[in-house]
Order: sequence, then C-alpha cells, then structure tokens
Amino acid sequence: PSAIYLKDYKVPPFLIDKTELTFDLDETTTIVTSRLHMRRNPAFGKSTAPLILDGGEEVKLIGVAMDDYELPPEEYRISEDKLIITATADEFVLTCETLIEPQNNTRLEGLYRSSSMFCTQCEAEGFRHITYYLDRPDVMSVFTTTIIADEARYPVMLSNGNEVERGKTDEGKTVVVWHDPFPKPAYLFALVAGNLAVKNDVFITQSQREIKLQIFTESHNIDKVDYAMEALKRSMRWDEVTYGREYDLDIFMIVAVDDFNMGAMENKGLNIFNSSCLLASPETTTDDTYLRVEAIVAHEYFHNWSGNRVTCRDWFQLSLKEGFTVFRDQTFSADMHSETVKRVEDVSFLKTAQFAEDAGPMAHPVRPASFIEISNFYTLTVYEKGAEIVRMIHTLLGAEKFRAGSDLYFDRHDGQAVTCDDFVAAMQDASGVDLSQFKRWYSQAGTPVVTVTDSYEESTGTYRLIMKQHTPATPGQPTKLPLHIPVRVGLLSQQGGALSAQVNGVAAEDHVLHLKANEQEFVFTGLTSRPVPSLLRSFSAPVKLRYEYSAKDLLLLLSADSDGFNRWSASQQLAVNELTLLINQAIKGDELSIESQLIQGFKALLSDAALDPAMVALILALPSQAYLSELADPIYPAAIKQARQYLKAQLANALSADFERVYREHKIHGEYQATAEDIAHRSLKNIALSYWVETGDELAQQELVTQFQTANNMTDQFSALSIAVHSQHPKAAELLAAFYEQWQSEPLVVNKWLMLSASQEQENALATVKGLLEHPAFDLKNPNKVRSVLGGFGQSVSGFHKADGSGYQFLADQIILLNKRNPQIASRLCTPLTRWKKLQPELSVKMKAELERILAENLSKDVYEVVSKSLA
Ligand code: DPP
Ligand code: ZN
Repeated sequence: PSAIYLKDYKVPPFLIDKTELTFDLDETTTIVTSRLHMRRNPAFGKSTAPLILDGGEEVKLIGVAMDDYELPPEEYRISEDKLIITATADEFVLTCETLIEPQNNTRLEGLYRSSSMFCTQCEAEGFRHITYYLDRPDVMSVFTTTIIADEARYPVMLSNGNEVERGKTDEGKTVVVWHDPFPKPAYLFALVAGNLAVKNDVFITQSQREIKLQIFTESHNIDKVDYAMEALKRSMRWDEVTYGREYDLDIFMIVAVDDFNMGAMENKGLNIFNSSCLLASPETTTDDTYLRVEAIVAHEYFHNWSGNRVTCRDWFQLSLKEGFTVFRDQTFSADMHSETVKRVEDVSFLKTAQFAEDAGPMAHPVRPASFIEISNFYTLTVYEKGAEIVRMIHTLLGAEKFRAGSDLYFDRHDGQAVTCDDFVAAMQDASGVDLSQFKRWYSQAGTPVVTVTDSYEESTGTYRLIMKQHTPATPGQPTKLPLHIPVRVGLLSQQGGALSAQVNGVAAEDHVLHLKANEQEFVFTGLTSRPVPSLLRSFSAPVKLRYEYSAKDLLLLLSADSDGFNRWSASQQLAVNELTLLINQAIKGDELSIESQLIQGFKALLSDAALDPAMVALILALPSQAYLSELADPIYPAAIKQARQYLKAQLANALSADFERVYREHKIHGEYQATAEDIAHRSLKNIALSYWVETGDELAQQELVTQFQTANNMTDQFSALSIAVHSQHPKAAELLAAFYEQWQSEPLVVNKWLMLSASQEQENALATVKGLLEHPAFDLKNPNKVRSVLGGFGQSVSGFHKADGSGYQFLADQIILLNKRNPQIASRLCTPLTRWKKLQPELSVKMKAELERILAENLSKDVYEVVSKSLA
C-alpha cells in the first residue's frame, strides 16, 4: 500500500452534474444502476485524460454504456478496483450496472445489512463499494435515488432529500423515488430499507417553515427516542440563534442501526446513527450516555451546514468540517448544561487521549500531509485538537467577530468544497485579525510545551512572566516553528482575591497574552504584592503548561480561582504531583507513603455547600490510569495502578465520614431526569460512594448493594456495580451475574456489562475476557460488542499488561482475525499497541513482538498503515 499526498492535489478531470441511482434490493443480490450526467471539468484545463472511476473489489460490473451505447469490453478495462474508460466525449451520460451482495459486506462500508435492514455508510470512501463513481468530496452532484424492494419486508425505504414518487413494478415490488436538490459528494449519500417503527415530530424554523422530523428504529426500540428528538429540536433552534443557520430541506430523518463502525453519520437529510448514540431511557441509559446522545445528535445536525452545505475539497481537509463541528457541539452542550463542567470533561479527554496520539507514532497535523488509508485519520487530532484550533480563533477574535467570520464563511462558500485555508481566510477577512502565524497550528503536529517562569519586583509592583514554547519532533517533522498561542492569564493575591493588573496599558483581571516567539516576556504593572498566577485559564490553548507551582499555590487556586476550569486544573496538578511521587516509590519497590495535601483541599470542598456538585465530583476524581500513562515515560502500568489505589485509600480513610455524609446528602428522591442539576447530584453522590466503599466499611458495602438493587435508573445501578467490581467488593461477582440476568434482552446494557466484565483487575483477567468472546451475548460482527470487550480489556492492567505478554498476544490475535472482516475496527484496536516505545522495557519488547507478528500477515491498508508506522 502506498501513501497519497496533499501536495499532489489536482481538481477532478470530470464532473458529475446529476446522479441517478436505482437500487433493486434483494437478500441475495442487489443490482445498482447508475446514470451519471458527466462532463469534462473546465477548471482541469484542456485534456483527453481517460475517465477513471473508483470501485471496490467486490463490485461486479454487469455492463457500462455511454449515451446509451453499450461499451464493448475493448473500450474499457478494470484495473484493481478502478474502471477505466479511454475514449470519452466532453459531455455524456454514463450508465453503469453493477451487482453487489450487501448481506456479505462485513466491512460495514458501502451498502450492508444490519439486523433485518439495509443501510449504508459512505464516509469517507464507502460509496465506491456500492458502484463505480468519482468518489471524492470535490465532486458534488444532485442525486435522485430509486429504491425497489418487497414492501412486505421493507415497508420503509429512505434516501436523501424528499420522497417524490411511489409506485409498483410489474412484479408487485414497491418503487420509491427520492430527490435531493442540494448538490453533494457521494460520501453524504444514504439509503435505508427495513421494517422500522417511526416517531414523528415537527420543527418550525425561524422563518416559519415547518420541518417534518422523523426518527426510525426497529419496533422494540421506538420507546427510546424521545430524548434524541428533543435534543434534535434544541440543536435546530440553537444553530439558528447562535450561527444564524436554518435547516434547508422539508424533512429531517434519523435512523438507528445496531451494526455501525462510527458513532453516527451526517448524510444529507438522513442521518444514520449507531443505536448506542441515539437510544435512551432512564432504566437502561446512564447520564454520560444521555449527554453523549444529545451531543452527537447536535453534532450530526450541525454538519448540515458545517460539512454538507460547505464541504471538504479533499480528505486532508477533514478537520474543516470535523474540528469546526466538534467546537459547535461542545459549545452547544455547554449552553445546555454547565460551561465549566463541559470544558473540564473535554480538556480531560484531550489531554489524556489526543496528547497521547500526538506523542506517538501516528502523530499527524490537524491537516495531515499524507495518508495511506483515510479511515485512519478520523482521529482525536483531527476532531478534538481541530476543535481547539477553532476555539482559539474564537478567543483571538472574540464572539462577535467570530460570528461575522462564520457568516462570511458560509456565505462565501455555500455549495462549495473548500479547504482549511478558506476557513481561516474568512475568519481573517471578517475580523481584520491577522491569523497568518496562527495557521501553523494546522500543519504542525505534536503538543507544544509552554514553560513559564516569573519574577516580581517589589519596588515597582511589577510582575513578569517569561514564556518559552517548544514543540517536540514528530514523525516526518524534526523541527518546528513557533506557534501563535493565546494564553489566558489572571492573577490572585496570596489571600485568593482577584487582582487587576495592567498589561500594555490595559487594566483587567483577565488577559489574553499572545505568545508568538520562542521566548517572550509579559509585564504586569500596578501590583502591591507578589501574585499567584492563574495560567492558561479555560485551557485557552492545547499545550502542556510547565510552571513550578508550590502545593500551597495549588491549594489557593483550587479554593479561590475565579476560573472554574483552573480550580479543577489545580486539583489535578496537585494529585499528579503526589501520584508521581508514589509511582516512583512503587517502581523502586518501596513501601508507599505520602502526607497528602489533597486531604485538606478535598475536606474544604466536601463541606462547601455553595459549590456546583458536578465540579466537586470532577475534582474528586483522581487522574486516570490513562492520563498518568500519557504523562509517564517510561510507563509502568502496575506502578501507576498501585499508586492510584494507595492514594484513593488514603483519601477515603481520612475523609470517610465526609464521604458518607455527602453520599447521603446528594441522594435524589423522585423520578429520573437527565438535567444538569440532577446529573450533578448523582455524579457527586456516586463518587462519594466510591471513596466510602474504599474504606472497606461494611455499612458502605451494604449501601452499595441497596443502591444496586433499588435504583430507578441505570446511572445509579451501573455506578454501584462498577464500584463493586473495581473495589473488589465481596459481592462483585454476584452483582455482575444479577445484572446480566436482569438486562440480557437489552443489547446496549449488555454491552456495558461486557465492557465492565472485561476491565476487571484480577489474576485470571485474561481467562475472563477469553470467556466473554464465547459468551452468547458476544458477536464478532457487531462493532459495539467488539469495542466493549476489547476496549474493556485494554483497561485491565493485570489482564492486558500481563508480564508474559499473553495479554498483548490475545489482542493481536483478535486484530488478525478482524483485519479482513472489518479493517476499520481492526485498525482502531491497534491503538494500545502503538504505545510500545513508551512502555517499561520488559513489556515494551513483548508488545513490539506482537506488532511484528501482525505485520507479517496479509494486511488491509487500514491495519498495515498503523502497524507499519508504529514500528518505523
Ligand atoms: N460520522 C462522523 C462524524 O460525524 C464522520 N463524519 O464525525
Ligand atoms: Zn462529524
């Protein structure tokens, strides 16, 4: 497999003005007929280049005609997966008849079967598995889709746009025709056919147009879509108010499917969702999932403008739509709930997972310069770091100019396929803010490190911050240029009060400093005593901040910073400092011991009734195993686990009575509601329970069992179960069994059970996970189940990081098994193995050996790219 490069981009030699598709759907063979209204692209220049259409190995060509002239075999050829036609007119209609077998499509790209329905996934390059086409996002076409199927089995037949015709064939099959007036690339095409239940609703737009809303599921799930429907209406309203974007078609549909590689897909007018990201009910869905459903419904809906009306020129520009749309959904969720809580959750995820990606062998810029398989670039870097770039632009421009920039962007590029440069240009043109140096964020990989030192001059009341930036080398990018980094800073007095100071003659309590050079000094004047700096407020840039805070400073920030995000950040830093000491003790084999400063910090939090319980819960959560692994080099997984357990037990024992009290105080009586307020109380209550149980107190253990048995919602029941499993509760095994018994007919709940079961820390963890693969609830064809079991297993330190390497070997076996069957999922499963270089030496060699074993197989492009780059 070979790489393709951004620098080689050329406009397409041909365009497709209209695409007419006919699907004759059947359980054994499906016939797809396409009529493509094509012409040479004037922008390509004068040319006699042949017509080269993309296809897939499994697409069987039945016949091809040009302007109704059936091409004889000598006038075209099929080379690998391309259809090549040498002689073409300047304008013509190409008719192609192909045969596919959706029922045998295990890659879940293109047209496939999930349960009893037909569905599609075409992003990024799935459409070519349906029929021959110019499968690239800068070829935009108006689609008309005809679906022919047996109405008894497929009463619901959907595609993009509006239904314009319905009839019968001579054989009595039903024919439905859909027309989408908006030109779109093939990756936004969708088709669904099945026996589905529907929930209907309407939305009145700001210009008083009535939009029909429909959510389709299999009939047994239709009672779980009310939350998604409400979330959809909130999203539609929010996009009108916040971005001035109104929905354009007369109908908006969402379909839930069980077998889906991604979370969801923004096909024009017909979003398709992984059922795990759409369905919700109090009894079966946790708070986290409620919030995720809302965020993903919003995300896919927002793509209608940021992605569909304005799309990407090529796949290197993926972040154009994804980074922007993630930023949009993050802001939406913040507006619906709590801004600070949302920011903490997003940043915590970024610092754990994206920073790890940026430091590993697959590190790439937000706009990659090359790839072998684009599916591998639906990454945290493109999505989450991409969103941080847009957020920084928002910070640099301010809300008003940012909105002017987005208005200009949508206005200027409506109906076009554009680049990240076009996005930045619109922001710059509308605001007058110079973003030329800032643009390096798109092309430079790696996480910048910003090191801050300071000094205070008593006689003049002057405080200086000296900031240095450095971005480490990443694959293919040995040296880096300085970035334009917005650093939001405030100053606190030693008593915790907010200080106003002048920077460049402007007095404020909060300043955005522009770090542009490798080293730069910022001067604050008008102070009367040495301040404590609150740096990188709200996480104003995706960087690693280094500043020597004392424990006293951190406790001050934790208790008094007006920036809620930095209060959390201070608690994390304090915990990281202590855990780092403990991890080093564990590595040396010493007995662990610490006088934890967190005890007094936590005690104050637990007694302050004025605080947002959600924030308190976030602060109480110790840095995760994954985050501590990202910080460590080399990583000693067992030492990290031991240190976390030790610190948690210390805190639990010291504050046992406080945790018990808080647990009781935050119990909610009454019906379940997924409101920010109730979610906050549940999160604090459940983390308090986890500490309290950690003390081994029998009353606490009983309370846990009672909560498990009497909870009226999945959040409380599943929290109790997880705490039992992770605290080695004497009844853990019994509760796990009872949980399966209770929920075995709810696949989404069973997936949670699979994941929790696979993540257990126990001697025989590997045997347990092998057993799960044989369990009747497991199904290798279903990506959610694979992710649950193997993702859960990756969290089990004792299972995955077994000293003899058998945990790595097991994962490698599963990757090899899935490599051909579902390359996208197989490739994702490689992620934990890509971290081998950072692992402690004895484990590192074992992990590397498994990567080498995988590389010796006959690999899909997807797996080949990740494994070969990891070993490079
Ligand atoms: N479905 C993915 C997303 O919305 C790809 N577009 O991010
Ligand atoms: Zn997206």
